[in-house]
Amino acid sequence: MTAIRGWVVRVRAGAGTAAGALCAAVVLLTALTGCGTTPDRPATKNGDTAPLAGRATTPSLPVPRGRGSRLPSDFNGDGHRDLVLNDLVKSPTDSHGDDSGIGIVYGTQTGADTGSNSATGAASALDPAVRQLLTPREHGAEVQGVLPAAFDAEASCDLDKDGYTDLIVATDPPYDGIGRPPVPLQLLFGSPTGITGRAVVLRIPEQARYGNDWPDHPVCGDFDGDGSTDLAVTASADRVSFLRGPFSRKGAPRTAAAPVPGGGPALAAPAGAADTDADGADDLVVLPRTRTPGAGGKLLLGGPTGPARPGGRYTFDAVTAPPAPGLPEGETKPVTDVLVHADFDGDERPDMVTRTHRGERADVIALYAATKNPAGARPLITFSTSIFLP
Ligand SMILES: [Ca+2]
Ligand SMILES: [Ca+2]
Ligand SMILES: [Ca+2]
Ligand SMILES: [Ca+2]
Repeated sequence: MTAIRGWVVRVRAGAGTAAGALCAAVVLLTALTGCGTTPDRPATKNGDTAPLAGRATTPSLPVPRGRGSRLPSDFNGDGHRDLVLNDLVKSPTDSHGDDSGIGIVYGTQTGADTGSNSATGAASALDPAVRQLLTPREHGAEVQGVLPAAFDAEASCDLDKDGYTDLIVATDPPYDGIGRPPVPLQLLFGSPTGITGRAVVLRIPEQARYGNDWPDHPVCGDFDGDGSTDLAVTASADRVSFLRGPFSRKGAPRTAAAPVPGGGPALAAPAGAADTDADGADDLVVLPRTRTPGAGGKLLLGGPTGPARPGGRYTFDAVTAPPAPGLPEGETKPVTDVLVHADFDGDERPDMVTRTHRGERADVIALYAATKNPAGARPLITFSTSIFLP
């Protein structure tokens, strides 16, 4: 019932409307590196790789077979949260500026005692060796005979209710600017071996659309509290298309009525618990623009008919990023984005994943365990998205 975000700003070819952007919770210029604190646990474990751009040296392992789970962002259903990476470093030989695709790093089970701070023993860790690259060419759905060029992960949840998390991707289908644009959102389905097959276009029934804006800002949640995950998507004139799950493998919701008022230009899931008033139905945050730290929005509360009741102000807390790992080479000053704030190591406390990059060719992803002292945190694991380069 939770969602990962497409943290990147998209520009959609041919689109006259503002491209959607769900920005990182915080963006910092990292002036300092190497904070000199003493780690209170082993700083690295399975498969740590040098946090530099360059050719991948990390071996590739098959995705462990899962049996289904209710965990968010668990594409192979093995009970370990997986990481979605929208921004990948580009190859030095890539001069076209093509979308490098979406990278998925799978979580795996760690040994009995790996130095993780897990209290339960069911420790997880991200393993860069277990990874998958999703490209529009291999995984996109054709629209009017054209494969997408853009491919950005927007949200993840189990839409078809099979126990494997599915991925909602924003694309750039052909549009001549006249009339109602095509639906740019595509669905990729999880399976025991992770994301599999080619995407299908999300079907928004005619009666559930409104106006000529691009349907955008998909948010997962059980907004009617019936136990199946639904999708909310923006429509024109501050309306919200409420698509009831479960969804078919052809991308169609179970039902969808006319869009409801009370929305806005952007939608997001609340941080943390999606059911903010604990009435059994997940709630939506309506934003005047795309999500930024400290951004003020308003709640649209779920209920038996879906998101419909105004619920007052809502503010996303700013998140403090730990000191970034060193990244000596690169085109620009290092910039750090917080990608996800969620439990990756299995102790049910929210960890943090950051990406620090210098231009388009050097980056480092770092996973930090939950801590009360972010300023002194050292990453559990670091790797570069160069592991996804061919
Ligand atoms: Ca998993
Ligand atoms: Ca699924
Ligand atoms: Ca539902
Ligand atoms: Ca609620």
